[in-house]
Amino acid sequence: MDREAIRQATCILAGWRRTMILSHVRPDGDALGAMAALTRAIRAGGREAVPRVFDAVPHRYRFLVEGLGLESWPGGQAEPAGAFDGILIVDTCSWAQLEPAAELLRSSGLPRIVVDHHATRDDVSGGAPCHTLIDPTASSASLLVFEWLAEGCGKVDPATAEALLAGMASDTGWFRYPSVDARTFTAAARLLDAGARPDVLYARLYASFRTARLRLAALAMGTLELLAGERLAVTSLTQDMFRQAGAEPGDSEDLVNEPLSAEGVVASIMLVEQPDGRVRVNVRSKSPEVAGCDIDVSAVARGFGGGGHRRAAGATVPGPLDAARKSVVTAMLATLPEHE
Ligand SMILES: [Mn+2]
Repeated sequence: MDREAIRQATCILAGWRRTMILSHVRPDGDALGAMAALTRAIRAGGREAVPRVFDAVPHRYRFLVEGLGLESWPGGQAEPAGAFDGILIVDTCSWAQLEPAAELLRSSGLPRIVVDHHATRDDVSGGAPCHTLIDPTASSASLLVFEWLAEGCGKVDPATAEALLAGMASDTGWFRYPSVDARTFTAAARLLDAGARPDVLYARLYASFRTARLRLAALAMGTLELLAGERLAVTSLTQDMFRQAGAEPGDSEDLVNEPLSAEGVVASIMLVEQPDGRVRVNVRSKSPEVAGCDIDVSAVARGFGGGGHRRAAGATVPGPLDAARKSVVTAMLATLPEHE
């Protein structure tokens, strides 16, 4: 990453006595890992950090933010003047992903620093000074935070190293997505040197699901449809299934990848009914080398007002679920090349 941009970010952050740390709605491992690392780094420097999330933290990521006093914040309301000196935004630069904080970001005038790796790049300055550390070639925001901390502050303690490695691992599907490069492994190696333990982390991330998630997965797979010559998998979850399984919103994360474990399946769609009746759409596709075709799922997601990456994208669409399922499947089928 650009050293001058990093130097400036360090300089700006050092001037903030009390920093609010925000990330996107439905926080994932990368968002929480990056938030946890920045919270620790700021506090280690003797200043205040207030990390806030808009939605529940998925069970498997709770260890990342344990003891950090993460605030559950619905957003919306104004802050008393002088409560914060600046806002750190990580893992997003998109109004859609920051919706609950939109009013604060638009009207507070607080300076902000954005650390992100997504292609979607809105002007989230709200007219205030806004410094960006944005690099869409980075495999995770946690990687960017690591590069910032390593460059700017030098030492990374074991808990911070673990949070960052968790963030990097969760955004890369344990280092197996096409976004993974030598830079990712270089950073991972340095995090191991700093005390992160991949065996412990793997068990925490991937072998610590609640049984409710198993029940939810079973219900999701019960809705499995294989279309276009069994190349496209479609699954969905209703709010009722969450209740039936005793599951939480975060429990559906990554379930969209399950059908891709079948050789012939090249793309997967999962639709998740939200409490407000809208439908969260997650789309995934396999690398062209194994799929035999290049399916850009971010283009499909953009067609529904969402976005993301070529192999992993999402959107939130109006309900009801059945109608959403139909229209997303139609759009997806149109992008699938003809089957011989
Ligand atoms: Mn990310």
